[in-house]
This record gives sequence, structure tokens and C-alpha cells, in this order.
Amino acid sequence: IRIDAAELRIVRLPLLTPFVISTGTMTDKVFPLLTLRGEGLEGYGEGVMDMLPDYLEETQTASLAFLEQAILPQILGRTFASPAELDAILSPWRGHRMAKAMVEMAAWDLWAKALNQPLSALLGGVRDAVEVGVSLGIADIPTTLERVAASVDAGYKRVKLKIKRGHDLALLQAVREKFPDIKLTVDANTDYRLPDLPLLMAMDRFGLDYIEQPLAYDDIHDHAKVQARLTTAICLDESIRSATDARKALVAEAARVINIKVGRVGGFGPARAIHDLCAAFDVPVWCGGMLESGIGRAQNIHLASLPNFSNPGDTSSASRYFARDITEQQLESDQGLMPVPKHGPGLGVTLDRRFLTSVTGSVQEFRP
Ligand code: OSB
Ligand code: MG
Repeated sequence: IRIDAAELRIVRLPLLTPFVISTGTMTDKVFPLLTLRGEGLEGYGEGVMDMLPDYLEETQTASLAFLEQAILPQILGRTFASPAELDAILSPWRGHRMAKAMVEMAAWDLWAKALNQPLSALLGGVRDAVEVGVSLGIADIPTTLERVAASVDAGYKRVKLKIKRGHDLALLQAVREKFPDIKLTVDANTDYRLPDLPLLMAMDRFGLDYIEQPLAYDDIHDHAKVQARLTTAICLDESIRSATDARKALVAEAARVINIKVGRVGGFGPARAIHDLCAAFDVPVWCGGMLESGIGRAQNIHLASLPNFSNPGDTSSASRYFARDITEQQLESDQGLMPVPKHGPGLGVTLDRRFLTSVTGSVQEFRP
């Protein structure tokens, strides 16, 4: 595939309900969308970085400058036999894994379209639909109980509760009392520290599948210390940005489950490497999400069709977040099963161009 041109746009989709996690509140999903053009085809990559560094360090402004100054000049006008060949261009640069992921994912989409294959087939997917659960933002206990009930009624395979310091044990007590048997997890988005060990140990009695990212985003060592004292599994999200991080976490026994976000780890190649490594360690993985649009959701779903994605992922129905999506297909799950989109090759979704234009803040075009 020859890459003839690139387009970067910033898109803003209002959320139906504000999404609250321990690090802050999101009212609109604002994200960069990269299009790579070549051979009459278009490949898309949705970035997962926020405007401000509130999840990891990357920000949209810095990422787009990195792409514009370092990466796009090296790929425009060039021909690549496969997305793996991009690695020689991407890997020498430090960090910026979310920006690299945008390029890598768009190249995979373009490549799959050139081969007229669904992305999942090229990645080694083994399923036509993936199991999904919901991620419920922080809210008071009665509101959370209503949301859990609605999610269980909709057939979601797992409920993940966002927690933070001071909003944990009483919430879990209330949810477990009403829903003793559901597959339940929590996600602290880094709000706790080592001295909170007794509190984390107190969560053992709630029968959680795992506690997601209790400690700092850049920490693996302290998670190992906590994991050694818990019967509940720890799941790492923010702390795993590469297969090397995953190896260190598994060797250190810092986690017994890993959340893979393709947009966080640098693209499908690294995501698959983490998936394979975890399989070798007999550690299950699941596919996380960042409230993506239909493009990013399609990225996640194709990835989650790989065999070791044995825990339900976070890619629930788009209608839980948005009144309208930028793809012509609204990606909806049914009874906790999300079909792998195959409305055409590659990501298997198409852009609703008129709506996309109406929600685009800025567009930049790049040529060799
Ligand atoms: O930690 O998994 C997370 C959303 C934004 C930032 C971080 C996270 C999340 C989610 C939402 O949990 C998952 C989704 O429905 O996309
Ligand atoms: Mg998380």
C-alpha cells in the first residue's frame, strides 16, 4: 500500500450523560481522527488521548504535533508491504503510543481494505461477536443501583463500577446485597496508594472478578506488593503501555488480568503481542474502551475477537453514550454480545460524512 495523503481532524461528540471517574468528569468526547489515503482507499485511526493529560501523559495537542512533525513526513508518499513495516518508523521515537496507534491502526484498516478482508480475519480473530459488559461512572448509590439493574436487564455480561477513595466499600456492599451473583469488577483509575492496603483487602469479601488499576498509572512494583496480599485479582490498565510493561507486570505478579486498549499500547501489533504474551502466562485479557466513536469501537471489537480475550470487554452499545455516532452503523450489543462489524472490509464500518462534518472542529490535510 502506498500512502498518498493524510487527514487529521478533531471531533467532538456530546455525551448523553456526564461520565465520572476518579480523575474527573467528561461531558463531551473530543478525539482526533486520522485518515490515511492510498490506492483509492481510506483507512481510519481514532486516537484515545484526551485534551489534557488526565488518563496518561499524552495530550491531543502534543500528539498531533508529533504526528505532523515526526511521523507523517516519513510515511507520506511511501509504500509499505504491511502495517508491520511501519514499526521501523514508529518505534525509534519515545512514548507517544496513542499517536503511534492512530497511524498503525489506520494502516491496518487500509491494508485490510486493500486485501478485501475483515480486520479480525487478518489479526487472527476467532469470533463473530464478542462478550461485553458495562463501565458505570461514579454516581450516588441509588443511581448506581438503578444503572446496575438496567445493565443486568440488558443482558450485559459484567458490571464494572468506577470507584474512588471514599466511594468504595459502601457502594460495593449495596450493589452486592441486591445483585449477589453478577460478574462484578471495580476500576479505581489510580486513586489508591500502598497505605490503602487494608481498604483494598476489605474488597476481597465482595467476590469481585478483579480490581482494575488501584495504584498509580506509572507503577508496577507497588501493584505486585498489593497483589500478594489480595485474593482478588488485580487488573492493570494505565500501567501497561507495551508488551515490555506486560512482561514486567506478569513476571512481578503485579496483576492476574490485563486490560488491553489498542489505542493505548501503540496499535494492533503491540496489542496482539500483549495478548500472545498473556496467553503464554495463562493470564486472561479483555478489551478496554475510552468511550470511543464507532471507528474506535470497531477497532476494539475486531481486536477482541482474538482467542485470549476471555473476559468480557468494555465496548458496550454506542447508544449508552451518544445520541448519534459518526459511523453509518450504530454499534449495538444484544444480550451482552457485540457483533464484529463487517459492513465491508477492514474495520467494517463506514463514515456518516455529513454528520462527521457537523461535529468536526478542525481539519488538516497532509501530502508528501
Ligand atoms: O479506565 O477503562 C477506563 C473511560 C475513560 C477513561 C478510562 C476508562 C474508561 C472506561 C470506559 O472505563 C469504557 C468504555 O465504555 O469505553
Ligand atoms: Mg480502566
